[in-house]
Amino acid sequence: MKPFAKWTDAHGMMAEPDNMIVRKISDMASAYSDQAKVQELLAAGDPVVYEMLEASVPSVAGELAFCTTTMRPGLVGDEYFMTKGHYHEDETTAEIYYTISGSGILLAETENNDHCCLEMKKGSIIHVEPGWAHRTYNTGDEPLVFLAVYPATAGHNYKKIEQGGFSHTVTKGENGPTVVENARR
Ligand code: M6P
Ligand code: ZN
Repeated sequence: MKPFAKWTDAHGMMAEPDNMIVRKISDMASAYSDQAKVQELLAAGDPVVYEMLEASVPSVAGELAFCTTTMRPGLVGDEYFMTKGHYHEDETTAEIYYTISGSGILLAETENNDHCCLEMKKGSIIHVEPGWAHRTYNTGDEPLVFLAVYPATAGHNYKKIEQGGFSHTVTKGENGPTVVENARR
């Protein structure tokens, strides 16, 4: 494969992606604490939470996969719209998140419940260490757009999250985004 370029549009989204993944509330209903609100949103049309636009690279060692994600602003009860979240199947692999626009929080966590939160806003570059599960929240009123780069062999392990969940989550508090213990546990 030869070196290649991808371009982004005025919103920072990848133009001419090779693949698009759309996630709605129904794709991640169990992630949210307020299941009554989840049911309301499903009945109201199952809104899109985020879209990922990916470049296709071979899944072999040495290659780097990359994609842009646009998260819509929104709440499920008092919990911000979030990504499903995952560990990497290959737990020796890291990831970079570069925020293009909007504002949010990246929540990262290990299996022994060590957790940390990092602010995402235009220009922030976050390094997610190997072995840390990660999930992002859009805490603003605008779309949160970011670029993620990770080893093409990393893989996504969603099962561990679906089974165990994150120990913390991010809610809209009186003084803005607040990290609280996750009631889903
Ligand atoms: C980033 C990357 C992708 C990931 C996406 C959404 O763009 O980490 O690999 O797929 O976020 O997260 P999730 O897969 O947890 O829904
Ligand atoms: Zn990842």
